Amino acid sequence: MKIDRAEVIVTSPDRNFVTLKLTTDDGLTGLGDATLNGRELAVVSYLADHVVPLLIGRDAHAIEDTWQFLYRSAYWRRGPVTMAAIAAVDVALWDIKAKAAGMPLYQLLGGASRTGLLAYGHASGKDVPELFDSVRSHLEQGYKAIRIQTGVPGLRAIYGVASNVTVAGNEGKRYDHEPAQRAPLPVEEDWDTRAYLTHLPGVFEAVRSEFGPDIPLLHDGHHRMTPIQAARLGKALEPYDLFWLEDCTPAENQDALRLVRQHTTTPLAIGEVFNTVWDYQTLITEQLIDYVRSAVTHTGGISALRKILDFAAQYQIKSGMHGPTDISPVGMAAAMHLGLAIHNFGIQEYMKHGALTDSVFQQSFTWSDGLLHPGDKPGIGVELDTDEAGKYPYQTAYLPYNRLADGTVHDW
Ligand code: GCO
Ligand code: MG
Repeated sequence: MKIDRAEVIVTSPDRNFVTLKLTTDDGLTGLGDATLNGRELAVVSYLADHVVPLLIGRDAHAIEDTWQFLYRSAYWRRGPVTMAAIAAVDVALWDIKAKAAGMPLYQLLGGASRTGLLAYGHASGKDVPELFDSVRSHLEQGYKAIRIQTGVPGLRAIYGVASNVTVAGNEGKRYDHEPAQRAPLPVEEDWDTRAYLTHLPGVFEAVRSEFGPDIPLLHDGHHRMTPIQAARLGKALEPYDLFWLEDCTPAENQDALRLVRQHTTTPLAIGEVFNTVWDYQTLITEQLIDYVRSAVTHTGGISALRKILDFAAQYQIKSGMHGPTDISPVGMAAAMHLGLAIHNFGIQEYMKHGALTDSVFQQSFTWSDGLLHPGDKPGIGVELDTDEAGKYPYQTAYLPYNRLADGTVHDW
């Protein structure tokens, strides 16, 4: 079975997505997600100009060999653009192999290790009453774990709070899809770490007293703290028993996590911006984190993320795969198959896609009683309607960034 065609499809129903579609000479098709939020067209070029010509005529079953060929023959290793492109090829080939076998992909990965995947949603509010409404709405939708993000007094707009649209024409509109906004330039937000550190423990105190001790609560620090600030926050949040504190520091400095770890027992999750196992080497071998946040889409696909998670398993570190709406339904499906199969599954992030996205991508996963399941169709269980996709051309969209009160650009 040879790869006969490879198409790179860009569509922007609720937001931009990049999808690789491979077709074999037997007529089987496979999809892979290559969406890199805010830098989508760089991956389109990497795939269309440099990878697609190498794929035609290759054995569609040779997944590991194709992965190693794309990774090693390029000479220029790692990086989000390269690894998203390789991920798309890898997932599309797994989709094809599972369709050829007549099985849902998780069966080829070893079979189900559980009945479904615990998933968390994003509750947010500019203040505590608005946050409570959002938590209630997530509980009504069946979520059994919830991420908590709030506005900070004195700051206009910050990461993770859904109601902060500032783009002309959409001001004040609730925007739940993810932080990238369609506009020719990035939105500027503001930031003050001291105000945030003072405010956040009180928010968790309020949430715990309103909703009780049982529900797993998560929080994303979005790379904004220094190690000592992160240590202080982790310690301050201990009474509220977090499931995890995410991206407490910009973790490309893995050593910094030693200091954080030494001071707090709040579990730590890191890795949504990482793209290979080397980004995790110290974090895993020294047990400096509890959850690996990588998405299949940004880490070289199922083949590579499985290896990272098997490595992490030896150190009692679990998965917490990235699942905002900038991971396409194809990337989400791949994550669900992997999460169902591995032993060290922890939790899956699950922000629902919008209705237009669901009209482009036909999906077969289920969501019931707070658990996701990828479904039992052969392959990954997602098909792309190319006519629908064609109705929504690419739109320029950027992630926001932030500045401190004196104008300094801060980590976003
Ligand atoms: C998360 C992430 C996202 C990212 C976004 C960037 O935890 O879901 O932090 O909200 O900001 O995916 O592309
Ligand atoms: Mg995050």
